[in-house]
Amino acid sequence: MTEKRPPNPRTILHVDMDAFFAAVEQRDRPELRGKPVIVGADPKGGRGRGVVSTASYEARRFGVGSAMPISDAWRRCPHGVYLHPDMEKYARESERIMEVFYRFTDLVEPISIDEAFLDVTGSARAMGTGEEIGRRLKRGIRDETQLTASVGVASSKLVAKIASDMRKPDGLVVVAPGEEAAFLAPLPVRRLWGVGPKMEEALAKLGVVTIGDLAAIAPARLERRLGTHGFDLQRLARGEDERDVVAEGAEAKSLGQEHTYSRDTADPDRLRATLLQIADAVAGRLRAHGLRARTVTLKYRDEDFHTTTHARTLDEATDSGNALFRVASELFAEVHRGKKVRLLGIYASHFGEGTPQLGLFDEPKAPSPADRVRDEVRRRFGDEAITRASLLGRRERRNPSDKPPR
Ligand code: TTP
Ligand code: MG
Repeated sequence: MTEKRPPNPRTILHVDMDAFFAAVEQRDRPELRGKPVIVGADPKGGRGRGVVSTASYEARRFGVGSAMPISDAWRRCPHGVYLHPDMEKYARESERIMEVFYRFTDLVEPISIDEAFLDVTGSARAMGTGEEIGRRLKRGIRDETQLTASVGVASSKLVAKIASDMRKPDGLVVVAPGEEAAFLAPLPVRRLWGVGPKMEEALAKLGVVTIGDLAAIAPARLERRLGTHGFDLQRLARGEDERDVVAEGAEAKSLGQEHTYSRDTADPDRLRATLLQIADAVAGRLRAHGLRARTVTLKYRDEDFHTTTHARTLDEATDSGNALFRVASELFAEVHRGKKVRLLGIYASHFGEGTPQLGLFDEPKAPSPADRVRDEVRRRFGDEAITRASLLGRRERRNPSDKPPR
């Protein structure tokens, strides 16, 4: 079976600053340049408790790295310069960097204080190839902040993210469309999202060590061992990751989840089960954030990669799984014309508005008892612990690419 490919490859950049906190300190204190600098020490002198936030590349040569107890770092690198983090300063720098990103596109998805995805597909005509944009972006950051960034350019988030990490510091790695699988092939499977130590072990039992092994293994063997999850992973191993860069505008706040089928499907029960499961997951996240949403958006992609988003705004904001499911099902009925479906997603937005004014004697609106029990069980036993009876036996495995990359 030949895989269908999206008709027009996207150009996605992943940008990640080099040794961010330490680099800012070295910039501001020239006497620290070229020296092992460890940020994260406690103010009393570095031997105290606490962990390393980050270390300059000079310090990394001594084996010091993020999340290591300061006492260990001290043992490995006693002559290092230990500094207390100045979060306000780093946040200011982060804003300056993000401003540079917006010169290239509005489609910027910040991932952490020093990292973002950019979709520059639409900027290509005016600004050049992905490689040229990557180079200009690095120059822009350097001019603006005197700091270096590493950039990965590829047709998907997954590949761009891995590429940006390949030649740190000050790297630029471009993976041309069609080269994704070859680029990923030699890397260990652990580099894929969704592969933790347990999955790594399970794959090793199948003789799968590299991403290339995973891309090449017979799907039936993978399925026997890992179920449909195996297909999702194999897709990633081939460099196929369809997640969009989701712009984070001040107003465009939304919360949602998507599912990509390992095989496109038109089975109504399966489609319904997916919608129900995603609706529950999104509602759970709304409740976890204390939010109610008024607008429900369905994202629908068919077997020909036609993507539709279709939204409805409710009179009253909601955080209920049933309500999200009901609206999403209506939207689905309006867009579904019987083709096989590749991807479904539900997004909730327009937070807080439309919540009915409470009268003086009204009880505040609480989640339904069923939603409350679901939240509590999930909180205590994890997301997989509970599912609706109607989902039993046909629960879609969670797609690793649903998760943010960190
Ligand atoms: P990273 O981008 O993970 O690391 P880095 O920028 O320091 O180094 P690299 O060149 O490998 O990208 O994280 C960005 C900043 O976030 C980092 O400078 C400090 C902070 N941070 C923590 O405080 N704790 C952590 O465990 C990690 C990983 C990062
Ligand atoms: Mg970084």
